Amino acid sequence: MTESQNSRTSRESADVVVLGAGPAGLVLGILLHAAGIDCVILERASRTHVQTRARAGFLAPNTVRILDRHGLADGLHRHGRRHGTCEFRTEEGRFRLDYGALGQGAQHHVYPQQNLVTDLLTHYLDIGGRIRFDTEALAVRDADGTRPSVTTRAPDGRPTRWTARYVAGCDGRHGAARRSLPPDAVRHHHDHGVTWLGLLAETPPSLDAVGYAIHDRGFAGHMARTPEVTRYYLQWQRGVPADAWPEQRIWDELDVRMRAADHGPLHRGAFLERGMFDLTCDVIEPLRHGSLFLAGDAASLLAPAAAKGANLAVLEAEILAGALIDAMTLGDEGGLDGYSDQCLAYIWRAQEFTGWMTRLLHAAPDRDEGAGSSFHAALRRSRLTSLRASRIHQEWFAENYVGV
Ligand code: RFL
Repeated sequence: MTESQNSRTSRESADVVVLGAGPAGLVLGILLHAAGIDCVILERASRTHVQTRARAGFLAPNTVRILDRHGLADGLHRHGRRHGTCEFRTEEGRFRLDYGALGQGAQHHVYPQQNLVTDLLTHYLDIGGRIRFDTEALAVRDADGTRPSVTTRAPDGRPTRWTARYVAGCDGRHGAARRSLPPDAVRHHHDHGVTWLGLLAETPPSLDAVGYAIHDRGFAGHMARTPEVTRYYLQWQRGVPADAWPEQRIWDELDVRMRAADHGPLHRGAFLERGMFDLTCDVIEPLRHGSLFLAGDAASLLAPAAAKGANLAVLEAEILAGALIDAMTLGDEGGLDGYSDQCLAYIWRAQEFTGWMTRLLHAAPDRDEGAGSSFHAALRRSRLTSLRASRIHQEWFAENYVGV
């Protein structure tokens, strides 16, 4: 930044500056504001964009408990639906796993993420919370001191410097918080070697279960969202653009992989959205760097195979809020000191199960086993056989699938 630009920089402040208005940033902002802490949320996107971005849908019982605890679950209880069955389709037929009836009888709530974000945002504004949309955080500075700051750019290009006591990086994997980490921050990264085409179809669900289809041509998935909209996934060749296939060809391929001829037709409809993403994951360690704390996707990215990301985001936001409130109202920094270790234990558990789930749904490429080998495909079959036959394996699955 040049000197003349620098002189135009506005200055603002808040005790806690929260970057990002996703599930993590909004839950954190609500809990801090409700406790009388001076905070502001800085969000790069517009309000409309934030409220319409379709992503997660499956919320774990612990997430619902957290939202209930703080009076944030009204919309979810009114419009969400409970869900406790998944159906695996393989060359050997199909089997259903009523995970909601196993273990402690825990089920998911299906409630689209954009509806949850809309509820949270409405609540935050209703209680008088401060938020700046269309405001991109560029960098977090001086996080190693007691007066960190965040530089931002407004839509008109005007720079602002926000000073704070603490900064919460809830701005996802490509946000400013990650870019501002010191060189000694460790990023554990893993590529599952699989790409998915994510589809949002304007059509009712075709089965009353999460559908996981395992096929030699690649994985296909079915997940309810609302009575009118269903999410489908198609394992996709990396590098091929998301719009390479016409709708008809995608539905034909979904039919083949989901074995619609054997198990019933899929309700077809227009695709409202399609996006391609690689199943990669990472973990930042530690999650605290001086006065900067990471939560949600900024802390750890999970492949969506096991629906953990939004659930972890809400959990971490509640833990971080409690720790920040203790620090600012009681002068007790114990919670902040333990924040990283406490959350990393949940994160690694979720990463482990997500990795297991990813290997259940896809055979890793047989790189070193020689021509014609299908070592990983055979392992996957064996894993599915065990899940189909062993009650103990099913209990373990149920606990991990709905747990965080
Ligand atoms: P978000 O939701 O990405 O929000 C981050 C916010 O930060 C803003 N931002 C910035 N703001 C200011 N300055 C900057 N420099 C900024 N850079 C970014 C962004 O605009 C955004 O508003 O992160 P958060 O809060 O950590 O929440 C994480 C969840 O969104 C994510 O983990 C889940 O969507 C993952 N996920 C699922 N999780 C579940 O628990 N259950 C599911 O069923 C589920 N399904 C999914 C998913 C993710 C998917 N995608 C993204 C591949 C299905 C899909 C298709």
